This record gives sequence, structure tokens and C-alpha cells, in this order.
Amino acid sequence: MFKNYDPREGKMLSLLNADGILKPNGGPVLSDEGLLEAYRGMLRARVCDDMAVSYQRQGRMLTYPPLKGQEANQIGMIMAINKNDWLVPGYREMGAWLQKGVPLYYIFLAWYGNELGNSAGKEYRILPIAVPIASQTLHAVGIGYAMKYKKEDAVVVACTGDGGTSQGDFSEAMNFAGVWKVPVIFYIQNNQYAISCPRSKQTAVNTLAERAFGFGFEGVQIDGNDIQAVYQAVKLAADKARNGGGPTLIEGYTYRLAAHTTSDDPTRYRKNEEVAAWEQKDPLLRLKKYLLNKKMITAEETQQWSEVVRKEVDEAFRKVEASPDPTLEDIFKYHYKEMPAELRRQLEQHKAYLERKAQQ
Ligand SMILES: Cc1ncc(C[n+]2csc(CCOP(=O)(O)OP(=O)(O)O)c2C)c(N)n1
Repeated sequence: MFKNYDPREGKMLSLLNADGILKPNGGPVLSDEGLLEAYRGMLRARVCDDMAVSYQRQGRMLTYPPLKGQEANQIGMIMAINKNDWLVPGYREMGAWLQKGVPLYYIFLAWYGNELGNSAGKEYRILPIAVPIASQTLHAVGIGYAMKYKKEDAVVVACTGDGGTSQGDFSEAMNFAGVWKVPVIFYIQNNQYAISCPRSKQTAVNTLAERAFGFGFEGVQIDGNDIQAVYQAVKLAADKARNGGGPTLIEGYTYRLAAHTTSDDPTRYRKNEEVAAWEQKDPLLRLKKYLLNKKMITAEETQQWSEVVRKEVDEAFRKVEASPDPTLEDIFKYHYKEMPAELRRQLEQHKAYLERKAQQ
């Protein structure tokens, strides 16, 4: 399917370059209307992300992992799949959550430290935020297996980072995905670092995409800052999966323009010049250039859209701050459908401890 872009031959799928010039290759791409929707989605993700960081700096948000620079991966991947398809995220995918329709309130609630943020509703077909690196890739294969078994018309997009590909869980997930030919797309956002560890120290292979061939299926490396390349790759992989063609690995070659999380100081492990070079490849900027060139937007409009999102974000975060704190039971309640006896015993023990403490 991606034979013109074999990563083992050093080829990368790229359609919309950093100057905002589109070179179609005959494959599926977003229409101009689709690009406008993509731009608004990416802009919304960028504003939400910037504001989340600022809330954390004001001491109002617990912690937050910024996605700045990775928007095209996240908006493109969701635009290329159907409502009924699954998203299995890690922790840096706020853009994908938003594009899938989850209200911002829930996402912020989760980063505010309240697990109820992960309970927006089953209709979104999103798994909760997963912090244990790459563990979610196994869950994605499980869902893929279930979709295939139940003959449901649904594919699964599983996200992980470049660092995630070094985890054992990732290899196990890839292996079973290949053996069972499940409808799963592994989308790696290769943002070049796993916290401070550069991609070159993660693996000796040239690209992460080529690892797929060792598991018996196709992998493709794409320009992850190019919304059209992301859309095309995910669309083709999803169509293939729907038609029984099994899994695909997509490596979105991208860059995290901000810190790993709000607890990280990236100036300690990467140079300003490197960041500045990637800023020139900013996915939002290049799409803006394309749309401005085509006179589909004006600079004033983009400013107005940002303002609208800022208001939305402010309202959502005020609602989060006004929401009640989670109860002690919540910590025990959400691991199992029915609380097992051992957990119940621990809960009772903790309640008794709190009561004793209150009486002292
Ligand atoms: C199993 C496990 N080991 C270690 C960690 C600590 N940890 C948190 S983020 C991270 C780096 C992950 O990097 P990558 O997969 O490239 O994703 P990115 O954060 O760059 O999006 C590590 C090692 C963890 N959360 N889970």
C-alpha cells in the first residue's frame, strides 16, 4: 500500500511542505473545506495547550504534558477515521481527544487530578489517559481483536511515543497484532525525545516505521507536521484494516516544541538552535500559509478564532476549579466493575484510619 514510501529505502511520505506548498501524489487528501476544519482543530488544540501550561504555572493545574508542535498528527489522525472507530491514547493526545468531540472540561479535569475526567462517555470510544508507557498498545490490540471477532466495522488507532517503542509491551502488541491481523493502526508520534533521551539512543534502526516489517506488516514514516500526509496515511491504513488487511505502523516524524511535562526543563538536554529550526516547520504555521495563499482565511479571522477558544478554555477551566474534589471511594471504585473483597477491605481500613485520625 505504501510501496512508494518504503522506510527501509529512506523514503518519507510528505505532501504539504514547510512553505505551505502542497504536492499531491494522487492519494486521498483533505479537501479545502477539510483543511479549514483541520486548521480550526489545530488552532483550538494549540490554544488549549498554551493555556493549560499557563494554568499550571499559576499553580492552578497539577501537571500537564504539552503537545505543541504535534497538532497535525493528532487532528489528522482523527479526521481520517470514523466516529465509531477507537482512539487508544497515551497522555499527550489532548488534540486528538478534542477532535474526537470530548468536551474540554473532561480533559482538564483529568489533568487537574480528578480521574472522573476519564469518564466523558462511552460514545466517544476513547480509552482513559495511559501513563505507563506503551501499556495501552496491548489494550488496543485487545480491542482490535474484539472488533474483528464481533465483525464490527471499527478500527483502532493506538498512540505511543518514540520512547514507547522500546518497551516490551510495544513489541508484544505488535507481535499479536501481526499474528491476529487485527484492525489496529499504531501511530507513533516520534517527537525526537523520551523526556531527555534522544531517539538515537532508543534503537539502532534508522526509522521506527521499519520495525513493523519484522512483525510481518507494513510501516510507513510520514512528515508528522504535515496534516495532509497524516490524513492520507491514516485513511489508507484504516481502509486497509476495514477490509481485513490487518495492522499498519505509522511513524509521524515530528517535534515536541515545548517541555516534556510542566516539570521538565528541556534547555538542559537540547539546543535552542534545534528548537528554532523545528519552529520553522511548525504544522500550524505551514497550514496557515497554505490557507492564506489560497485566500481561504485572513489573519484577522485566525485572531478572532483564537479569542473564541480562549473564552471557551477559560469557562471550561473555571468549571473544573468549581467541581468537587474526588472522594476517597473514587480511588477504589474505578479499577473494577465490582470492587473485589481485598480492595473493599483496604477501603474499610482506610476509612477507619481517617476516622481515628479525626478523633485525635
Ligand atoms: C512503564 C513506564 N516507564 C517509565 C515511565 C516514565 N516516563 C514517563 S514519560 C517517559 C518518556 C516517554 O517518551 P515517549 O514514549 O517518546 O513519549 P513522549 O513523552 O515523548 O510523548 C517515561 C520514561 C512511565 N511513565 N512508564
